[in-house]
Amino acid sequence: MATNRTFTMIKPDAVRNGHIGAILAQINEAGFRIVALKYTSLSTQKAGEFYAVHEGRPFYDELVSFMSSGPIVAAILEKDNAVTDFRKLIGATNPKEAEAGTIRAKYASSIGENAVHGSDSDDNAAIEGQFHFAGTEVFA
Ligand code: RTP
Ligand code: MG
Repeated sequence: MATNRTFTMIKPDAVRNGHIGAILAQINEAGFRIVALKYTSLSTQKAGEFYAVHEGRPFYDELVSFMSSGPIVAAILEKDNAVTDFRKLIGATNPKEAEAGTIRAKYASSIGENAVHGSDSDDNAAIEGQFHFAGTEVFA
């Protein structure tokens, strides 16, 4: 199994609720190495671009507005099977369906405000990492 990468954001709800430290700790404890990290925010335009794949879906405007509503933490994570293992660590999109102990089960309040993002494929992990970080900001 090759070591590879995924991309995550701690979303504005989890930042507002004071969960940055606990979420980063859980990510580390699950065996992910943080190779890039940034405390930042997304303009509505940037949030729209990031989630462009969902354009036209009923939740898109709400998603863009939420994701630009406050600061986020963006990170690139490294681990064997990073994408799959990280999706398991965060749990289902809807926190009501997320397995106990997962980040969304612990910290998310609704399907719209669900604490964290995790890339859904190796290709998207690379695209999303490059969206947020220059090569000089990544430390392997
Ligand atoms: P993410 O991309 O943020 O990691 O979440 P995901 O893969 O689990 O879910 P996805 O289908 O990619 O949806 C992206 C985000 O849109 C919001 N959403 N709201 N109200 C709704 O029905 C609904 N459905 C999706 C969520 O914030 C979801 O994380
Ligand atoms: Mg997704």
